[in-house]
Amino acid sequence: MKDAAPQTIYLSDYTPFGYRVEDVHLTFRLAPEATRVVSKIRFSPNPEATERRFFLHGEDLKLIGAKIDGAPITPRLVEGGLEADVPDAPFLWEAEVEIAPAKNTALEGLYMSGGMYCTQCEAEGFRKITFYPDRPDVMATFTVRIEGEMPVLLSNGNPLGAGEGWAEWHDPWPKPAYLFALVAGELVNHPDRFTTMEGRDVELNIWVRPGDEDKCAFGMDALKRSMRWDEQVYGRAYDLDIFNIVAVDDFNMGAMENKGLNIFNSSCVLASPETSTDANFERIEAIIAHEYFHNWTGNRITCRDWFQLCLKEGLTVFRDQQFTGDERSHAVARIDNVLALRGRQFREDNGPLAHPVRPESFVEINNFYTATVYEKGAEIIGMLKTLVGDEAYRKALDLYFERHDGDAATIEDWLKVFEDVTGRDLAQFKRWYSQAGTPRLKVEEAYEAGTYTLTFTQETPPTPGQPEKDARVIPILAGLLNDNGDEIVPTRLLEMTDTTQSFTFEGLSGKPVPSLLRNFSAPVILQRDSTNAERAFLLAHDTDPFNKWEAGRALAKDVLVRMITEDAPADPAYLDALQAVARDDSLDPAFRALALRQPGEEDLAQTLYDAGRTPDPARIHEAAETLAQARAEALQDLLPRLYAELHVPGPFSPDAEAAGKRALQNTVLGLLSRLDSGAAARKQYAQADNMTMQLGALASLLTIERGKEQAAAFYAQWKEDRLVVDKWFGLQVACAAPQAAAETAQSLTEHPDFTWRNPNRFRAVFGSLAANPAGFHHASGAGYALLADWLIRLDPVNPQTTARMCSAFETWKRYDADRQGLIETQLARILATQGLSRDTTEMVTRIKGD
Ligand code: B3K
Ligand code: ZN
Repeated sequence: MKDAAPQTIYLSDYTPFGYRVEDVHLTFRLAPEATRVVSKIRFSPNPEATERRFFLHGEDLKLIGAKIDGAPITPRLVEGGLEADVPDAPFLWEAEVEIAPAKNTALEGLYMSGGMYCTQCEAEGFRKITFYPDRPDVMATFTVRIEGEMPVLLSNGNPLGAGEGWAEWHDPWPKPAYLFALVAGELVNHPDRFTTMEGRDVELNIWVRPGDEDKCAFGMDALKRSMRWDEQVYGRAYDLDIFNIVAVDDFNMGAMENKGLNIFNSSCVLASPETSTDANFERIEAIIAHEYFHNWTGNRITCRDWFQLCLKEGLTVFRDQQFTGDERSHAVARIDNVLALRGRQFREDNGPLAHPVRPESFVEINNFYTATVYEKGAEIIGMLKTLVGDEAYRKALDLYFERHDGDAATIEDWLKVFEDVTGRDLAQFKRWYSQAGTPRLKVEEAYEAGTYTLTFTQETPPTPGQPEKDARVIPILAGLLNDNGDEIVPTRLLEMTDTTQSFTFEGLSGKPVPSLLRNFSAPVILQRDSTNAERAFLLAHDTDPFNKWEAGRALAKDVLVRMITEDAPADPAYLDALQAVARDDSLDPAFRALALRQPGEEDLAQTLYDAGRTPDPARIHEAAETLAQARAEALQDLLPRLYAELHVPGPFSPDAEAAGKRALQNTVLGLLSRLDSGAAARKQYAQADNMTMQLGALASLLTIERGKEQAAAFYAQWKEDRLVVDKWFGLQVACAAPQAAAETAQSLTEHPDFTWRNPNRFRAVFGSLAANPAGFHHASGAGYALLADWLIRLDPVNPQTTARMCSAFETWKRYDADRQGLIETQLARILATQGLSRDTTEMVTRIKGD
């Protein structure tokens, strides 16, 4: 059992474990209800430790027997593990435990999914496999013997040998227990090979259930491109003779970077043109790269403790974002990343769950695999790179790998390599790791006699536990344009360190138009009084693609905000600017698709709230619909031609160029559908030979409430393909009209295919409900009640996924008293549930606040 009274763990309490682990030998005798795990672990006293309590973590384990140096002992079973009296010298610990993978619905430790055995140990799942010091700073080499009926038996490292019903693996690289993995099943592989820059010939495999073999080629190609990229860009080569990836259907997150044996949610690795959208392909490529890149940033150098999680996650996200930019388009990748950052991280950072990138306390570490740790963590790396420059960044990384290979490191270690390489003092920069909240950056400008002055003021609102904030280092990339749209000052780095700081530009012939925070050079909210004329000007002329897009976005948001708050009509100047972008063939279609995408309703709610207003989701939805209709009408002459021109002929290819065209074509289709009652969408649906176009058509139809027939046909066509069926569940809820969203979700929960214990299926319905703001926040409160019902039901089965989904409620303080009351009732109901997990208790308590 987990602790009855959850305890808070503090960063400041860190002490090293009293013993070192020399090596680990594990034998698994697999059986669904009663797997035996025999461990032989050589311990020795840790000279760096001050305390010598021999405590091994263990949860849900039946202890069969234990020995020290061959002599049977009776350890003391205590809360969360066991204690024993051990020699003050090296000794051999042996234990045998029994576990029941078939009963493990939490999907943490060793569990079964679709008849196969698999594991998930990060963060603290290894303690559900055997008694062990389950903490990332205890690193050891592992040898694993698996005995079982299954034909494929996999673990970390290189194969030692195999025979009928057994296999042995040895991982020569010391690793923490969270990187341990085991898979056993009736699997088939998609094989390939890769020769590293060091000349190592590596066997590669993607292992899947029979029937999924034809969905592995793209993932394999992405893996090989990732391996090459890490060699070329970071000088990092793979270090084992084999690299295995396994797809499993029941998984709490996207994937896991276990050493040499990555385990993937099947939705994040299986791909085919017929069943996967372009967005799926791109995500799969990024996740394969991410997990592979962890081999150096996470595995070879790991974290000293879980407070340092961003050390591996922020850096690895940054690396996968660089990879996506290099493989596809830097501009489009940056815009996509910022959209995700604002949508998830800014939302978190400005609500009750706000926490520093390196938190200082937690109750359940699984609750801290957040957008803040991951995405803001990546932004911090990007800022560092901007501040020190590309060359120093590469030198610092080389030093990091050289100095810390084999270590369990800290943020201090990470910053020190930058200090040593550049001679900079990063003490102030470090505040990005310790202070929560999104800084607001106000800008004022003055122009006089050829001198232009920009004055910035930074302020970060209070966040839970942090009422006061200190000034941070903010890298502001800025350029200046003249009235003709020419760039008169190319991108320059303004390094802000004070609360208020001015920067001057001399020798100008007139007042310039500034382009600030180019490439979104810092994760802040820029507050500058601007006009829509100026925004339209930047949309037309800015040379920085991010800011060009940003100007269009700001324009659209301003128009929408005035429609919502003043009942203003859709601004014709905005519609003209949109027209110009849509027509501009010199722009990458993927960029145009992003520029034509209307700001989301969630984004508008946050914007209104930031401006001191109470957002009304119904009113926001209504204005968004009105604007969408106005956009369609304004572009009506252009749409059919544009749609036809964008057609990508020939066989499907998931490359960025073709995907960009399809993205723009689907955006255009969405607008066209508002004019032709869905005629073009019905045609596209009927003719589609790939999932991007099929799903794009279905989304357009469902949005205008006309897709019932196609939705039924879609299900009939794809009912055997679980990943496509997830899309079918999700889209119906995501596109439902506000008053129908909760009811749609509710009726889908009664569908025979609603296998709610499967996290993908649960998220398809409830993640989509939460992502439909007008539906979820419908004044009836039906969405809140339905989600709460299901969270209460899922919690005892799978606390991790339940806790994660609670964040649907994190924005509750933005809304009116009635909605707040409705949500509070649901939060209280969840908290009052008997036996509520530690995970969910922590999340709901934090969301509720004081
Ligand atoms: N490191 C894993 C996430 C583990 C989450 C544990 N609750 C995947 C990743 O970030 O690559
Ligand atoms: Zn990661």
